[in-house]
Amino acid sequence: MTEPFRFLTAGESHGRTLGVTIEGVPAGLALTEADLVTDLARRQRGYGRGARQQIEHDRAEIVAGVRHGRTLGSPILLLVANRDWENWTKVMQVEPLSDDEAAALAEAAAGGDKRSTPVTRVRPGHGDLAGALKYGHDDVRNVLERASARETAARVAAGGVARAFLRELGIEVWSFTAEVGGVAVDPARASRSREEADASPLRCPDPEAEAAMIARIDEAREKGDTIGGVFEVVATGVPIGLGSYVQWDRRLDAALAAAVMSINIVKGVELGLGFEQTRRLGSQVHDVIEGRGEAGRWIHRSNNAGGLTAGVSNGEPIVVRGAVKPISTLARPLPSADLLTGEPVEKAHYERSDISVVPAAGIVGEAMVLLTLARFVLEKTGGDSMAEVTASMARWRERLATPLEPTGAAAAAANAAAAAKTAADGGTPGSGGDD
Ligand code: EPS
Repeated sequence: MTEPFRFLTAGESHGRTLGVTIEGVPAGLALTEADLVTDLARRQRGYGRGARQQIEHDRAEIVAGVRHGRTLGSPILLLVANRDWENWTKVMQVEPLSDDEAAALAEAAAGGDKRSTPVTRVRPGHGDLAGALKYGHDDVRNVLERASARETAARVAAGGVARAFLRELGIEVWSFTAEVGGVAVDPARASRSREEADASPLRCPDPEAEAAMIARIDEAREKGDTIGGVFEVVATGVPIGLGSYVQWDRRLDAALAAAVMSINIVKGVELGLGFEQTRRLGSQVHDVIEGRGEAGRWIHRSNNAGGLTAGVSNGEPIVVRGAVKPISTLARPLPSADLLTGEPVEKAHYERSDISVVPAAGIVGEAMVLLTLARFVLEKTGGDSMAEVTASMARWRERLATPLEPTGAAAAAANAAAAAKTAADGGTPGSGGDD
């Protein structure tokens, strides 16, 4: 059995195009290219981005799987063109180089053209060294073109499809910048609405913290350095019961952690309170269950578990935080070594890059959470068409809102308890005991 929902990306950073195939989207979902525009644009923004984003205007073209604005149930293929490709056609050419073309490239390299020069001074923190040795490349360009976070544009395009799907089922996913360079959002000062935060330079709900974060990014830029941070993704409307505790690879918490950890620049993932739980007593951590509230909904007094207990969604918002390392390409490079000679070099390779990408990483985090939730929803509901999926989800939500009818031993125990209470009250069953 294959996964009910899966996706695979392709494409190099300066190649012709990125692509992503998404399989398992039920038939009948309304989907147009306009649905994918907003998230792609959100991913391109953010204070601290480099010059590349002035070149790109990411748009996803839907080239398969949709007809007359509705998904067919067949694989969906999206293409996100790299506008920068035009500046790299010879360096990134798919066809073999003719002798003349090879000579022209070598001449350009000898003349000091950086793009045409094979990269051998491996960058600390990047996949350059391990990637080149693993695949047997003598030019690190063959590694960095695919290891580049440019690939995340394809993930965000796919995430847009997952968002359209989940929105039909009442599930929404949002993110914000929680920390940059050690400056953290103070929830008490987080005065901005989601829309306001989204429009702010760092996608941050706390204006005061944001100003300090911007100062940290400016300091890093001045020093030729880079700086990391933390993003937080929140999913609302997720019903109780996605994922399972019965087997390790069916846990939703594990799948979300893996999905967010897979983002190029992420080095740590927290769910809910995360590592902070280790510094508190159990009584200060575990979310008191208050019982059923409005419309039969189960209420927790807090959400330190981040909406996930025993690998199963518990009805509270799902909260996932990603730790973003400082970008490994430094304008003032660290010392390193040469891939071919193995000798130390004073400076690693430098290639135009960003200073900080925490707000953009948050959008990629949203995409990975959306794509993971879509898989777990489909695992729960089944269904090949949107009509089947929405009916199944509606049935599930209704079941959750309805008090359980005890059966078997639980029913016997409940009856015995009722009988004992009646006897203690001195009345007959159903008399209310006070007559
Ligand atoms: C990246 C380096 C930069 C980033 C790129 C990721 O690209 P370039 O080398 O072309 O300036 O801007 O990210 C994107 C292009 C993007 O769209 O996110 C890297 O080395 O990972």
